[in-house]
Amino acid sequence: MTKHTLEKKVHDLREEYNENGVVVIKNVLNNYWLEVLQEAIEIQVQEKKRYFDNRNMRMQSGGFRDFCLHSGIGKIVAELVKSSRTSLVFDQMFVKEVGTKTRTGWHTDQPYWPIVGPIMTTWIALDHVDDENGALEFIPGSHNWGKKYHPFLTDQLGAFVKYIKPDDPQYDEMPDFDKNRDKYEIKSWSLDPGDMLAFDGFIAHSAKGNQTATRRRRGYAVRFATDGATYDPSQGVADWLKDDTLEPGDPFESEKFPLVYGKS
Ligand SMILES: O=C(O)CCC(=O)C(=O)O
Repeated sequence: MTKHTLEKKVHDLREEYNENGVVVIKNVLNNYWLEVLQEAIEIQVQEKKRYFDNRNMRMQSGGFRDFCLHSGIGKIVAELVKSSRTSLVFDQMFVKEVGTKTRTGWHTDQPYWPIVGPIMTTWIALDHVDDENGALEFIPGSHNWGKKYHPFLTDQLGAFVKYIKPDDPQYDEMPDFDKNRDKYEIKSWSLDPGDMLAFDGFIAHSAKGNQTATRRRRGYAVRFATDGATYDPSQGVADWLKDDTLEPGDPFESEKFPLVYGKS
């Protein structure tokens, strides 16, 4: 896909992103970047790291860092929400190997993070992904419900273990989407390698287990802050995202969270 075609496609998805909080952009990565990420993931997998607690790989030099800084992904993110700039929050890998039947629990991301304002995750498929091997599922529009759902601890594969701060009244209880699948619109997509989901930090989502005997499901997620996102250490439970160089209310951008598109 040419740069121009991609920009037009992203621009055309803006309204859908605002309304639903999630869009799929087909064929975003060219073969070069796809191979860079696939190779970078394999290095981690060989070290027995594969799911969500493996994050911030971009802080080391190598494929993940090159992708975050030089692939043009920051511009795509900015274009989707009409932002003048994009900064990098963190990256994370999600590999569901063959037979990893664990379902990733329904959650929203932003209650974990010390950030107020718009955050977007780009989730890139590095294999073919469908219902059988671990498609992500979303509740379209739930990013606009104004809810802050309980953050929770999970096991190493993303299954619910227990709430963090269970008695904190600021948190809402997540509806049981699985038990009431007929009552909610639940959306998911089949993806090919190089396709990308873009979703809002407050959208409710989960991921199926990998039921297949032959097909891996490797995903690479990068979280970005755009215009209006500010640092707020009173929010969030992820202490590893705190940054002493930032004051509450500062734009979410620093040495730790570098600008990848636009000007400060
Ligand atoms: O890929 C997965 O299994 C889960 C991804 C996810 O929940 C996220 O990126 O926030």
